[in-house]
Amino acid sequence: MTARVPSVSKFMTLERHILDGGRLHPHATGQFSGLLHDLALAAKLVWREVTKAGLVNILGTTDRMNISGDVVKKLDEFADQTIFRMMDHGGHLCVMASEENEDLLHIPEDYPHGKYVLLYDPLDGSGNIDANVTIGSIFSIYQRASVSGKGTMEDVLQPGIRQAGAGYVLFGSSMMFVYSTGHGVHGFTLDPSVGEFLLSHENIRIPKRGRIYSVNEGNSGRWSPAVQRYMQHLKEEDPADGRPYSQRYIGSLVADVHRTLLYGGIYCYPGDTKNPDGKLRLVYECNPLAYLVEQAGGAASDGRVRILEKTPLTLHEHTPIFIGSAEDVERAVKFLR
Ligand code: FDP
Repeated sequence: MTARVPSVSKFMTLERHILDGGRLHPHATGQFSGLLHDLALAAKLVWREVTKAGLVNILGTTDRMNISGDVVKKLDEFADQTIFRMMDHGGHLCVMASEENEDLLHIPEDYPHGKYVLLYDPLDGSGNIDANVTIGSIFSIYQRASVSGKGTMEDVLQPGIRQAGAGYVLFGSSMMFVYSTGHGVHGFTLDPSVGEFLLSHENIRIPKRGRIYSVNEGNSGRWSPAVQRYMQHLKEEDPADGRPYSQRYIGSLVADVHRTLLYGGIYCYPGDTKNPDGKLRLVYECNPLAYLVEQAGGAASDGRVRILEKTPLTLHEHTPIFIGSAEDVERAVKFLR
């Protein structure tokens, strides 16, 4: 008889991980777990279309511009509508808002309303779709601030520090689901042969300091002198201090932040003379990513204020951001002050 070899790795599916997380809260109703489960399913539906992107005539642009002035790709619309349709009837949510839509997305009257709020960027980095570069979806979850009924602006305009959970899905060489509900950051990779997300990156910790900076240098002529001095500092030769840093910029925020989370360093989208508040959206992009990076031991600031402490005044407002390893963000903030 052959002896059974004890397994060295455990199989943890996303579903089991979510259920185990729910058990940490004895009074949990299951709404939160149900919501995460539905999001994972929505992500798989989007992935199915993303992988067909080069095969069917789904690329190209529609005639519409989104609220931020970007031309909307058809795949953006598909992702936007798929996430909404997957999430509108589960009874977990009272309201949603998406980067692709100007106003709140209300739950249809005849569906039950729950106690959570979902904010999402359905397809981040969409400028990269045609080049087959990694893109992704970002999501942010809050408990409602209003008491009952239809969700309101008060529910969606909460500071990021109040997030109950956040995450992103990466559509890259493999598909990943990375999330946190306040107990560390965990990454799951889809095994397409069984259709399950399996735990591949348990309790991700961002290095305290890295050697990579990520920024669109094309904007450097418009940066403030303080931002220019900081970037110059990163490029100076000082081996004892681990400089110069290497530069990496994919131009897909979700992919750039994912690399920063794993390898350390800093991602920056500063304000400049053309866009004083930068390009990235506080509610859909910066808050969820700041929550994840902080959960992994890193930091995120707009140069003066911690991102998670900013109270959004409007749904689509922008913010400058410096996000990544705690020591790198601290140093950036010193230069900017
Ligand atoms: P995209 O417009 O392609 O969706 O916020 C959107 C975003 O991409 C980020 O994903 C990306 O990091 C950034 O814009 C790129 O902006 P620049 O082209 O100005 O560098």
